[in-house]
Amino acid sequence: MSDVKERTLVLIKPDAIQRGLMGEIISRFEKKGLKLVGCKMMELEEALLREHYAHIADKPFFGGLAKFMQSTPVVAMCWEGLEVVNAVRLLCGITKAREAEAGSIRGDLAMSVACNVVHASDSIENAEAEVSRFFKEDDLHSYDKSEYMHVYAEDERG
Ligand code: IDP
Ligand code: MG
Repeated sequence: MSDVKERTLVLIKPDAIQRGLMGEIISRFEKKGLKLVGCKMMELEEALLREHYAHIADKPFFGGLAKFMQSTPVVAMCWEGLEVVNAVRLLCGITKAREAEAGSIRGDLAMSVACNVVHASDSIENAEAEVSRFFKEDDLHSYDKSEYMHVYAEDERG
């Protein structure tokens, strides 16, 4: 049975907040047919940021990245769908935005490596950890999306 309830974490980063790209970014995920099950604006505290970016905490650019990520609140979102972790990574494009594929969010909307408008979980395992790092289970919602009958074929809906 296919899992339309796979979840992933997306953050809208401070450069996108400053540049008025929130709506555009959310719209890309909506138009794709994904279901938004959690959404909040929040400031990233030091401890959360260190945990979230543990894999790059020893890089020389980490200090600058942390300052950037704390320069405004971010929008944290949990999106749900079939193989959504992979689908969202493809929608976002590669880290170095100026080389990201045209059509992707980073490819269309950004030029920088650090200021690349979005974060997206990079594996199912990390997505589960990141969703529970940013959201309490109570803040995640379960509802039927009527468009699913058009977004997925019957055997894909599980
Ligand atoms: P990802 O966001 O595409 O998954 P990661 O390698 O996990 O990329 O890095 C996390 C974030 O750290 C990137 O999105 C970017 O904002 C920043 N970053 C990564 N590499 C560099 C770098 O070489 N210089 C500056 N910032 C970087
Ligand atoms: Mg990453």
